[in-house]
Amino acid sequence: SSVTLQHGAHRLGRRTDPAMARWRAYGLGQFLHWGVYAIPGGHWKGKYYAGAAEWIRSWPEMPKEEYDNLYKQFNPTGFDARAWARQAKEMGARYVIITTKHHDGFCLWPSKYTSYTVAHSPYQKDVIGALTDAYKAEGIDVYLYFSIIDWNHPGYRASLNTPADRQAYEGFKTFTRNQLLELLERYPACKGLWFDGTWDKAWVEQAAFADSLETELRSKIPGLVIGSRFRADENGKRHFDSNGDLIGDYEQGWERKIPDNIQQLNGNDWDCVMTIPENQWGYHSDWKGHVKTSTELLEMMVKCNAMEGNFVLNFGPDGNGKIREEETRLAREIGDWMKTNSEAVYNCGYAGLEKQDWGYFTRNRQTGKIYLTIFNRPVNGKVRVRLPAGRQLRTVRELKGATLKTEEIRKQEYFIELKIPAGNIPQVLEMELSEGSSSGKEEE
Ligand code: H79
Repeated sequence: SSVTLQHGAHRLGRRTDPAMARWRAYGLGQFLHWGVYAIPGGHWKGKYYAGAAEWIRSWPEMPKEEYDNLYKQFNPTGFDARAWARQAKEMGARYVIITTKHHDGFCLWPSKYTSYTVAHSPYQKDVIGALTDAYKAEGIDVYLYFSIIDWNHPGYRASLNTPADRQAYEGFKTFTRNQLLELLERYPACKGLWFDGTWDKAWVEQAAFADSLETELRSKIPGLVIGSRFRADENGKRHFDSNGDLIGDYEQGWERKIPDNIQQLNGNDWDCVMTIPENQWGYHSDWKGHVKTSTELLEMMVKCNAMEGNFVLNFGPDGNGKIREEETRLAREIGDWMKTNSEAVYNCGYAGLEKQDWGYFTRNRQTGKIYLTIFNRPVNGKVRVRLPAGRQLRTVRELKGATLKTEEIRKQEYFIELKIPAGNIPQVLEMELSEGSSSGKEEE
């Protein structure tokens, strides 16, 4: 049974338009977190901040007053938008999500509605404009990240406890709307908005306002893609409304985590945004703990693709505008793999086959080609593939390479003999199936 909602989901099931099909086909994206938090880089007055670098302002050791004046030092002379865009292209990213404004409120574009922007920093230039142009020139679609939380705006509140709070927050809502319309007007090539910081009680109460604002934003750029993290319904339900239906175009709750199986996604589009260390988005000069390797990241990406999701890898450039060496190396390693194997990623999704031990099946939505990306190479050098009744294995080949020997082990079950020796590179195979059941040996 379902309840009537004024501000619930606007649609049941996936979007079917070309703009959303384009989004679905990306496979791999890049996230960029850049702002004045890159200047302290996780340290203040010799002390180490163990939290996420972009949250340093919330640290008791960081005087707010001093943080809010850091923009006077924002002068990234090493920033080269085209170099970032080229690197993203080399990595194989098809879209980029850029922080226009994080929770601290500092705007990387020269907003008319506040003086807390890059225009008032020594750098002066429009960072979002430069990045939008550079990424577009590389053929990479641009999405804008926008934090509803804004620690700099006088009207911002996390919760509304008094009439004065409510009055102040009205000013903040107007400001938020103005900034969003300004962004879409200034950067009309923008394909979508990635909202964050929408969990505040104050914002969750604004279902009617946020709903009408979302409609207004969509009217400005046809096909605009907005995820489930923007608005709540009138009962305060986020991501999924009171009837359990997805709000927005795709599920936006997979932050630094990946679903275990496709059933969990309920048929919805989704993205996974991932950090290279455990939890650092903005630049932290001193990464501690596990730093993911390129093969770990590739496995996460293909796992997402196999479950119909996009994988978005985060980069946090430093205060001078440089991308750190660890990130540059990973981008190159991922790009090297993508050069040979990206056909198993782009426009590839769920192959309709059960998950198997060696890795992931993906299927190209247009050609129907089925790929196997092998992350767990069996010690016998043979990949065991089980097929459902009614499907037979016809051929398996390496990408642009040899056809591989297969052996039917039993009904609907095969070994594929790998040729290349075990190494640390996940290999991709392409498989052709035909209708009909395998002959097999009848079980006694
Ligand atoms: O920009 C990066 C992070 O800075 C930002 N999102 C990524 C993309 C981020 N900020 N916070 N978080 C992610 C996690 C926030 C968790 C909490 Fe809460 C906010 C804990 C308490 C308030 C949301 C609401 C989760 C639990 C309650």
